[in-house]
Amino acid sequence: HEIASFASFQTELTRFFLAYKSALQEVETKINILQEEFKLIHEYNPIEHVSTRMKSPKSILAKIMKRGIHPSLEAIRENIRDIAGARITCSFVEDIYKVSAMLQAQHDIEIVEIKDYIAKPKENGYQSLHLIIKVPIFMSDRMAKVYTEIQIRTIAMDFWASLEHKIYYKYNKEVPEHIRIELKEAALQAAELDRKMERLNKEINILKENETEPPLLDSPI
Ligand code: 0O2
Repeated sequence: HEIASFASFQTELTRFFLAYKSALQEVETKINILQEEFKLIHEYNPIEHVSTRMKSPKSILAKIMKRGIHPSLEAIRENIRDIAGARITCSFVEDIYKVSAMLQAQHDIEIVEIKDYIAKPKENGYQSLHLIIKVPIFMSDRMAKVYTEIQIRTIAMDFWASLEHKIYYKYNKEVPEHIRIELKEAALQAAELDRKMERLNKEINILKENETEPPLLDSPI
């Protein structure tokens, strides 16, 4: 009896993670299509890089325990919204909002929440646009809507966030005050760099638009 119930729990667990894996595949395909179509129409690619990850069972448990919630599959499904995560790195801040709008326009995606940490950065300086969405997944006998988190950021924001993440893990969350202050300064500098690159890009685009075609040389007789 115990073996049978263990086997059925294992099947349930496999199905649980399969749903998130499928949601990530759906989202990845959507982003790839947007990227290719945008390149074709606008001769420009707003997306630098796309990555996906599944949260490990260990971090899922840590997150739910930290919130003081009893860790059942049902509670995890409802409360942990970033088990499936996709990260899109864009060249410029305005591209972040373009990509976000294109995703929001897709009717099969349900937008649950938008966290704009660019308009309103976190206290530590963290910047990114988070879309918490629900993606429909069609299985053999039913359809499920699965939470997925899409983080959209610039290269500079991504550089800052990945280093800050590493520092926090290294110091076990006990980061000295002066490092916290310097990290925040670095986040402000990253934002400044983003503004500068966007301005330079706009200037170059204007120069390109005003560029006159060189006159055709008279062909020699
Ligand atoms: P990991 O290791 O990246 O998975 P919610 O998802 O809305 O129910 P949560 O998780 O508090 O609640 O939401 P939020 O603020 O959107 O954070 C989700 C994820 O964003 C985090 O997942 C990080 O990936 C990233 N993030 C948020 N704040 C920071 C920050 O200050 N620094 C860095 N480097 N990343 C951040 P996890 O589970 O924390 O981590």
